[in-house]
Amino acid sequence: MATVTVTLQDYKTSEKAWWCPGCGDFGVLAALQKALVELEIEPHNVAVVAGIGCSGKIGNYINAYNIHVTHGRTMPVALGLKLANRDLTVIAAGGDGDGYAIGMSHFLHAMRRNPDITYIVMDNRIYGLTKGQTSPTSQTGFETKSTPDGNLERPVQPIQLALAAGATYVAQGFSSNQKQLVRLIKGAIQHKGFALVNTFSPCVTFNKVNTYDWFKEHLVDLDEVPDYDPHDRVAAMRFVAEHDGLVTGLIYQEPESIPFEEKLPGLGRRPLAAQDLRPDKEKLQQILAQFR
Ligand SMILES: Cc1ncc(C[n+]2csc(CCOP(=O)(O)OP(=O)(O)O)c2C)c(N)n1
Repeated sequence: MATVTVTLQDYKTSEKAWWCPGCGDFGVLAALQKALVELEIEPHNVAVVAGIGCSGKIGNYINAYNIHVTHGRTMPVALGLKLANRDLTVIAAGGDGDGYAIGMSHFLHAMRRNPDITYIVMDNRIYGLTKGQTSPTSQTGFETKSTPDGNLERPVQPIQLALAAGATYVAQGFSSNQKQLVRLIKGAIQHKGFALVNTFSPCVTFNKVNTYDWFKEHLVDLDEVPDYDPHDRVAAMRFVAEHDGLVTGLIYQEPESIPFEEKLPGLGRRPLAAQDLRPDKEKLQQILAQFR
């Protein structure tokens, strides 16, 4: 069988990215494209399901199947795709507002089901596209035009939430640490089950607090923590909580993860998309006759 060479060029589209110069999302896009190339996955075997927001534009810049879904609905669409064709590499991608506000319930249920989906959240701790309101991950006290007295709420902690909800691969990256991010995304794609890669992706226009420098100063890199065990869920929970969620690296991975779609007996051994689903005419008549 001839070997296929996949290059970065294969994953580029002709569309010019309209993100603000310096936006962290450029780094996430580059890391995802690089991960797919390094794993030698061909573009026709990849589907990107993108949410609404600046981050959701990512699907337009990756030459693969792309569905730009309604706000907060990446998870159910990605799950449907995976169930219909489990040979596809399904990547869901969107912002912290998209995933952790309107999409929160889908996020939680996706994690407890454990389909083989990679979910990349571009976490800039603000609503970028709608010009800078607080998002679920904005810090308490964070001031915006619409919260001039500061955010009164506590932030959602995506990593602790994922650990508690039973996610089988939990990682956190930083868009300007490309080497680590590529590795985390590759691991997420290779993982058999639901993989969250929450990625700090600074918004240079509306978030003047959580800047590149702020993240560099506050993030603890697990690659530099010698005794960290990514297979201990409870210890991971404690470590992340102790560092206020500001940890990058592979936080947790369940070694014996069986994806949802492999447990569904009705799907048979071949992907649904490759099966002949037309019912046998005679059998159908017999079934219908029972209802006459
Ligand atoms: C049902 C619905 N509600 C609200 C909106 C308005 N809206 C568009 S993008 C967005 C938030 C985007 O924030 P985030 O997901 O953090 O992405 P970012 O733009 O920061 O990448 C909102 C509220 C919408 N498009 N649809």
